[in-house]
Amino acid sequence: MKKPIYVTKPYIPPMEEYLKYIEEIWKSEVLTNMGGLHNQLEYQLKQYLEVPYAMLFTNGHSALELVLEGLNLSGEVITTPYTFASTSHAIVRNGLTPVFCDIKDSDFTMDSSKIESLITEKTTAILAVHVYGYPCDVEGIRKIAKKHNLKVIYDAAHAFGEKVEGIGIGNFGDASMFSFHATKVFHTVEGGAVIIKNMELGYKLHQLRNFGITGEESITSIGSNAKMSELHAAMGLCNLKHIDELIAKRRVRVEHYEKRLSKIPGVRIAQRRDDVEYNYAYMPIVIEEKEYGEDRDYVCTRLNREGIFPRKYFYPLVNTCDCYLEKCDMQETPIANHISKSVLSLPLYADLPMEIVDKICDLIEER
Ligand code: T4K
Repeated sequence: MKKPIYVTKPYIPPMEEYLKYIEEIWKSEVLTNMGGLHNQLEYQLKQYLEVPYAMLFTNGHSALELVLEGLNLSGEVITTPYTFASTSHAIVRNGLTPVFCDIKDSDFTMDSSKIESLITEKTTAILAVHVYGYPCDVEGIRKIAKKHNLKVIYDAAHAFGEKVEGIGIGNFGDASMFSFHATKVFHTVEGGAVIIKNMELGYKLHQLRNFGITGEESITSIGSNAKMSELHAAMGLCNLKHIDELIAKRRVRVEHYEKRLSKIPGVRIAQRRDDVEYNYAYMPIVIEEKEYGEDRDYVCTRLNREGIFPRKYFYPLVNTCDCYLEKCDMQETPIANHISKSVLSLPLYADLPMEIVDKICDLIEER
């Protein structure tokens, strides 16, 4: 039986590169609690991402939860339903209420023209997602936030290394979170980072990720434990050396997918912008049933029969999940509903064979 092709495959660096770091760890006997490799990775990420300061966490989700806590938010947070559950879970787990804003049909990010109508006296922040690495309307969101005195947090889980008009994507908003999960463009097995601009928030996050400890004999807040270990940081240091090559390989695959799939009636691809340097994190397509003649589930099953396993990222839509029904008033999000029911994320990783890309395109084209 041929090996199945999954939606993604983690990048695994040459073992000898990882072992060099492991030797260092064995010698130092420092395994965690902001050790040398952790600090090196924070420094290298700050340089690579061209941001003021990058703080590491055990995973993207805890980073997001803690940054919302660190910003002292209250009441309502405007967010998108078209995302992984982590985004709105982080809001609810902070005792805040998510208010769901619909998305744009063109790139699936939050529709900034619909934000203002959702603002109430309880709104304190906007949590938007650069979903699949398609950047949000950062300028539109900045203006609304300034006018209404709101904080802006970006869930940039998918947007590692991207630039908008030459500016590192982590620089927008009050804070941004990157996920370094194994399935991401850049990973530390499990891990994440928060990009911050001011050290006041940095200091709070530093405490929140380490039990609120400020010294051997002082604990000044009820913090959590979200420190990245040396073994995870070592994986990050290895992977960062390969990141440009990995993104370049992804780009070749995405461009080939897009060239072929854009010719198929009823298959839609998000609009790309000329002013963005993408990381090619995901390959989502929208199957417009009326035009294509079959629905998204048909395409998924057809690929599955050939041992190819795309994923319905992001379905179900979080605001339709039972666990949200009692948490908030449901806003209508018709575009997000439609995209969620029609989307399929095709397999994509740096060494995905080009013949497989062609095979997937053939299967979608032939129906
Ligand atoms: N915000 C957004 C917008 C996010 O997308 C995410 C995470 C977060 C926040 C939270 O960040 P983290 O706390 O995770 O750092 C995966 C990932 O677990 C998750 O990180 C990611 N988003 C989400 C979109 O996808 P699953 O449940 O779909 O993963 P799973 O285990 O089904 O893996 C997908 C495929 O990848 C598998 O079919 C096979 C392959 N795979 C996976 C792993 C873990 C491998 O080949 N090897 C592996 O080790 O959530």
